[in-house]
Amino acid sequence: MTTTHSDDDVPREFAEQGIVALRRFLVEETLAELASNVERLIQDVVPTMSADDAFYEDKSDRTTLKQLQRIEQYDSWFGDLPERVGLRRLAETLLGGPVIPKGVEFFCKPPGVGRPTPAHQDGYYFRLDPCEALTMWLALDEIDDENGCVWYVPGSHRDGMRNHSRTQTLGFSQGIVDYPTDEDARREVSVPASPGDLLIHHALTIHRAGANRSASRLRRALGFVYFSERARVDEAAQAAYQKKLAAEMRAAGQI
Ligand SMILES: O=C(O)CCC(=O)C(=O)O
Repeated sequence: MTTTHSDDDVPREFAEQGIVALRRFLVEETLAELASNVERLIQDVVPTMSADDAFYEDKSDRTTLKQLQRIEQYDSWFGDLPERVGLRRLAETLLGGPVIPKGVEFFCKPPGVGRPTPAHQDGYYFRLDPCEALTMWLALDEIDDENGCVWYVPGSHRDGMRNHSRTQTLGFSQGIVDYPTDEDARREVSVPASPGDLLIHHALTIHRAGANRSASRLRRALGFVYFSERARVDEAAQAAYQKKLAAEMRAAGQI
């Protein structure tokens, strides 16, 4: 598997903006192999996944699959993918040192029913000190405003952590309380993407995504998270939060 990107400006842009888009990161051949493995994942692996790791807009309707987490624990092809296409090396360049891979996710907004992703900062979920981490978001479809592209606030990673509170969005349980301020609205940009584009954001970069308002267009992406080795995780707080959240989602009939 090979990738097409070499750009010396990428680390500088990432440091300044907290978001960088690597267009056509995956070559066609790799993308085709990935597409067939995504089909296999959904067909064969998803039915074996725990309800805590596979979320649906409507759990009684398997066609409304919206999110998968910890995919690497269920499937070695996806577990090995980030290393094969050089994501860890890239993360090390951008975070300036060794990193720890934190898993592979799938984001899917089913046509017509895929809901918006609330504005948030990934670092709020990660509970790191210092908050040095990033997420890579690999588009699998043509994704634009109609089917739910991601919106970012460039430079927001330099302004610290905002207050978050509980949302009712499955898979994105926390949202920024006062979003958008006038300043957020002025600064935010949408980043449409094509299959194989890799969007990388810092864990403090504010971002959100729209609903999939289309009648039939798929909106799928893979997510890969890396923590800097310098970042310490508050493991107890994170585990307690995950446990409480799973209990709340179960009580609400969401999973
Ligand atoms: O795909 C989405 O809707 C949001 C993805 C996201 O928030 C993330 O990758 O951190």
